[in-house]
Amino acid sequence: MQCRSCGAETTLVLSLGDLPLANSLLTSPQWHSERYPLDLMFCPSCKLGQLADVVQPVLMFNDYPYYSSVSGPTVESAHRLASQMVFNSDERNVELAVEIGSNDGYLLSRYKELGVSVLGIDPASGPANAAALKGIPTVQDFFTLRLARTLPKADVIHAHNVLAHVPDLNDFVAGIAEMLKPDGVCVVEVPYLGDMVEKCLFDTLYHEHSYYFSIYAVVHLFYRYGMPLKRLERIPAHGGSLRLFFGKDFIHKTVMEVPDERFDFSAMHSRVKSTRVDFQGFLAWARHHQRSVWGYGAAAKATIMLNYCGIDQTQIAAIADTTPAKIGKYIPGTGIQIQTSQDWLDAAPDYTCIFAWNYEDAIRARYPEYKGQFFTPYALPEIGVSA
Ligand code: JHZ
Repeated sequence: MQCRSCGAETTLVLSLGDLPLANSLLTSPQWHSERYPLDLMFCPSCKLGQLADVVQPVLMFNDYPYYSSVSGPTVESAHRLASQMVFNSDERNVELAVEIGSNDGYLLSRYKELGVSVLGIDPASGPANAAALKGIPTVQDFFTLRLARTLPKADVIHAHNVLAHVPDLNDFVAGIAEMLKPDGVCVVEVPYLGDMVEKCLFDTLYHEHSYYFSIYAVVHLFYRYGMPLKRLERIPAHGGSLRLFFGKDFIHKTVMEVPDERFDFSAMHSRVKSTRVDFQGFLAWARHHQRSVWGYGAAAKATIMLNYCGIDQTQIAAIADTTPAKIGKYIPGTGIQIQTSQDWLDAAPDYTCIFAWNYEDAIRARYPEYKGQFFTPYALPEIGVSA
């Protein structure tokens, strides 16, 4: 297939088979869920990772159970960034801050506290309504060039963890160029392809994420629409992300030198397979020794990890989560129910797998009263002879 960003021919680098939509949680423990192929392609020309098949966004985002405000570290990082954008003397006076994919207003609420006018854009009704209740005006729609033409010009535009979700990247970035004031700044955050491949974070591959960005891919995409890179940061979010600042100012900056990036997909492929074997092996051991196992964090990643590894409710009793909209629902393809953190503490399982491994430290610190053993799918417990 041809690259959806630059049009060059792509190659298949990893296939996880047919898997359910990660956030399409079920209301009953039925087994049947619609499955779609998860085949990762790579464009050698613009170095963009992308899924071969794109699922229609309306199937994934209109009824969306993900609320950013639930995860404390994400809110803290967003609030720090908003304060920097307002107070940093390098940046212009911020009159209007816009976030595309504004979810429940976790970021814009900080700008609002600082007296800046805000506007959110998000198609997901639950999170968009939650933002409106916080006084964050939110356009409940998908962001496109056509929509951008109807909206006011912004000093700062944030696009955090949204670029990967957009089937038509060129239209989306053209929309940002349309809305950004000539001296405005666009802040983009994307999980980094380099970290995904090097650390084998294959559960971050899901249908919502049509794209997997190298530095080269994202920098050249924005450059194409007249927005050169001003600054690049590597941040720890989601196992390793890029935070990129783009502007329209060509006087001082041209397209920045991008480091030489290489991705060893075949090493990743081997580790994907061994992760499945090891995880299955640990759960078989736990069952044999009558050790109880729960999960914590009904992240989208949990659906992919469980389904790829073929794990169901006979191996993992339930998954705890603090998102009210997820409680009582079931992870597709597994029969595993999502329950409250109190249910989990009451059950006091011997082992708890943190599927939201990107928040491992915060989750461990949050529950000092839990006496069982935490682990992640990428760092399984030791099971020695004495265990
Ligand atoms: P989390 C998210 O994916 C969302 P997910 C999105 N799809 C995206 O693009 C990627 O990130 C990059 C819960 N939790 O953020 C909340 C607790 O219950 O890792 C969530 O259900 N208690 C837009 O879904 C889940 O864990 C806690 O203390 O893979 C975290 O989901 C904390 C910290 C979290 O990502």
